[in-house]
Amino acid sequence: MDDTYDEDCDYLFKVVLIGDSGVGKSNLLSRFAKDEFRLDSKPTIGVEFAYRNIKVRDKLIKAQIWDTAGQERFRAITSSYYRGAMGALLVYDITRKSSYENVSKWLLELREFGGQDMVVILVGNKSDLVQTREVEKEEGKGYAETEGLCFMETSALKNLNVEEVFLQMITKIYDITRQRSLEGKMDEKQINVLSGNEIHICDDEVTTTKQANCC
Ligand SMILES: Nc1nc2c(ncn2[C@@H]2O[C@H](COP(=O)(O)OP(=O)(O)OP(=O)(O)O)[C@@H](O)[C@H]2O)c(=O)[nH]1
Ligand SMILES: [Mg+2]
Repeated sequence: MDDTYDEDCDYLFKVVLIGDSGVGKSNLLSRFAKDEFRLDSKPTIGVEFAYRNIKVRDKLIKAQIWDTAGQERFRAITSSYYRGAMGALLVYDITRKSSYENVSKWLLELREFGGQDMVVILVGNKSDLVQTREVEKEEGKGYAETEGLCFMETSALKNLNVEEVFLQMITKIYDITRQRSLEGKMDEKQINVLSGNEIHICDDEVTTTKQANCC
């Protein structure tokens, strides 16, 4: 299938993955886009992205999912990473408390660079590692509630809730988009992006852009 613009798609949504290094962002993406998991995955350098077409409420949506390095020194320019993003999965590792404690830092960045109406889901990944859990589910859920975020625990390894978390995000984006267009509140540029006329993929400011998969 075409790797950039698919005429059969009704919408194109850009979404991003953020969170500390090693929490499993790249594996969540490869599980969702290609049904692949790697125990020996290397830290991401720069930015990568993948596509997947999803049917939501009778509409075909092309999700363009961006993945970046959790490590500061490998990250590409932040503003271009967030530009045009309509949703984010903010991921922490349930077996690493520090990755959970850093969620507030990621939220600050998200609020600085992301759009106001972004759909954000807080994701506690590696739920298969129950023996070494350091963050209780209720803790993550409670924090998400206080910050007005959705919440889900996932396992990229065991393929638990991966499909669900992406679908929940895309569905919410779709509902918001539809509501907006009904209210006539969308500006012209945004409508162009959604209808696929303008696709922000290879921004000049992004240093390393590699396509991981297209379905
Ligand atoms: N047990 C378990 N291990 C996982 C899971 N998801 C990812 N991992 C492992 O965690 C390690 C880091 O995963 P990555 O997906 O590379 O993490 P990342 O967040 O992309 O890291 P950066 O690219 O450095 O930001 C790898 O060894 C993965 O195999 C999971 O759900 N369960
Ligand atoms: Mg990665």
